[in-house]
Amino acid sequence: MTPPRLPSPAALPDETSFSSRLRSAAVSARVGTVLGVCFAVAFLTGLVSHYAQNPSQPVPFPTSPAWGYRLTQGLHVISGTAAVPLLLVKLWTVYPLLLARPSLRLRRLVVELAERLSILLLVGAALFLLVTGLQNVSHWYPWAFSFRSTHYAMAWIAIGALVLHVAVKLPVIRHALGHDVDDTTHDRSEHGDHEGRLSRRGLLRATWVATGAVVLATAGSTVPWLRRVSVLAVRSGEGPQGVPVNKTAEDAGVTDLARDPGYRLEVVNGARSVSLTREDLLALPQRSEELPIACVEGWSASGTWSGVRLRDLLDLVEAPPGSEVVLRSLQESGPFRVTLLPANFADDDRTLVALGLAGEELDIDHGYPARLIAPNRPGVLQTKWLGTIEVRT
Ligand SMILES: Nc1nc2c(c(=O)[nH]1)N[C@H]1C(S)=C(S)[C@@H](COP(=O)(O)O)O[C@H]1N2
Ligand SMILES: [Mo]
Repeated sequence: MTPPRLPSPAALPDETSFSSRLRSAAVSARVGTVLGVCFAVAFLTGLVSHYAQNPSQPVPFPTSPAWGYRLTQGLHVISGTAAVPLLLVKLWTVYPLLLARPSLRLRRLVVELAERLSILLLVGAALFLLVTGLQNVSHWYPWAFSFRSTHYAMAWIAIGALVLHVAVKLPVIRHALGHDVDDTTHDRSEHGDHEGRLSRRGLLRATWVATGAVVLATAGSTVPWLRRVSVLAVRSGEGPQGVPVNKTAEDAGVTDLARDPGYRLEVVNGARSVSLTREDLLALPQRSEELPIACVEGWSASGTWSGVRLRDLLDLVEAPPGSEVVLRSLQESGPFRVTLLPANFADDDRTLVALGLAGEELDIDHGYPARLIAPNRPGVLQTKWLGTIEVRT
C-alpha cells in the first residue's frame, strides 16, 4: 500500500496564491472603519455596564435617565452583533497576509513578528468577545469562567490591540479611504488582479446589507416596534404581564417560600426592624412607576410597576438619607440572590418595592410577593422575591 502523498511544501498556499481583487486594503479599510466604530461603541457601553454593576462606585452611577442603561446595553448588544458579519468579511479580505513569507532580514523580521503578534491578540480577543457575547445573549454558558470579568478583561486587550493596529495602518487607511474603492495602490501584489464576478462595490454593498439585516434581526430585543421583524431576538416581549422573564421562580427554587402564607418582608436598620406581610405592604401608600427592566443579556422591556416606595420603608426603621441598602432574596443560592443598592438609588422616589405589574398582582416569575425595581439599574440587580432589606451600617 502506498502512503497518501502529502503536498510538497512548495505547494502550500502563500500570500500570492490568493488572487481576488476583492482582497484589497481599499475594501478592508472601509469594512474596518465601520467595524472599528462598532467596537468603540461596544467598548464604551461595556464600560458603562461594568461600572453600573460595580459594588463600589467612587462616582455614584446616576439614577436618571431611567432608560439610560436600557439604551447603553441595547447599543452594546446591537453593535456587538453588527460586528459579526463585518469581522468575518474583514478577516476574509486580509487573511492571505498572514501567509506571507517572513522576511529574511532580522530587523524586518522582528517588526513583522511583533505586528503579527498584535494582530493575533486583536483577532483572538475580538472573536472571544463576539462569541461569548452571543452565547450570553442566547443564555448559553458552557464555560466555567466568570463571563463578566473575562469579557471585560478581553475588551481591554481588544481595544489596546485595535488602537495599535489603527496607528500602524493609519497611512494606508487614510489613503484608501481618500481614494476610489477600485484604486489599486494598496493591493497586495500584482497577483491580486483576478477579476471575479463580484465587484468591490458589490462586496461592500452585500456587507452593509448583511450587517443591517443582522441588526434588524436582533434589535427587537430592545426596540419594541422592531419586534415583529426581529427573528433572532431572544425574549422579546414574551412573558407574563408583557415583560420577559429571566429566571422563573421554579428555576430559582423559590416557589414554596414565595407562596408561603407566613411570608414576611424584613426591613432592618441595626437594632430597629419591621416585619411586614404582603397585606401590610399593600396598606402603605402605593405608588406607580413606568420603568424598564434592561437585562445585560440584551433584552429590555418597560412595565408599569406598583408598590411601596423603598424610601418609605426605610423611614419605618429610621434609616437616614444616604444609606446604602443590602437586598436579599428568598432564593437560597445563585449569583443574584444578594445585591447592594447604592444610596442615591435607595433615596430616589421612583425606586419601588413592587407588588404589582401592569395593573395586576405581580406574577411569581416577576418576583411575587415583592421585588425591587429602580430607575437606570441593570436588570441583574433588580432583585426578585425580596426577603430582607437591610441598611448597611
Ligand atoms: N432573586 C433573583 N432576582 C433576580 C434574578 C435572579 O436570578 N434571582 N435575575 C435578575 C435578572 S438577570 C434580570 S434581567 C431581572 C429580570 O426580571 P424579570 O424576570 O422580572 O423580567 O431579574 C433579576 N432579578
Ligand atoms: Mo439579566
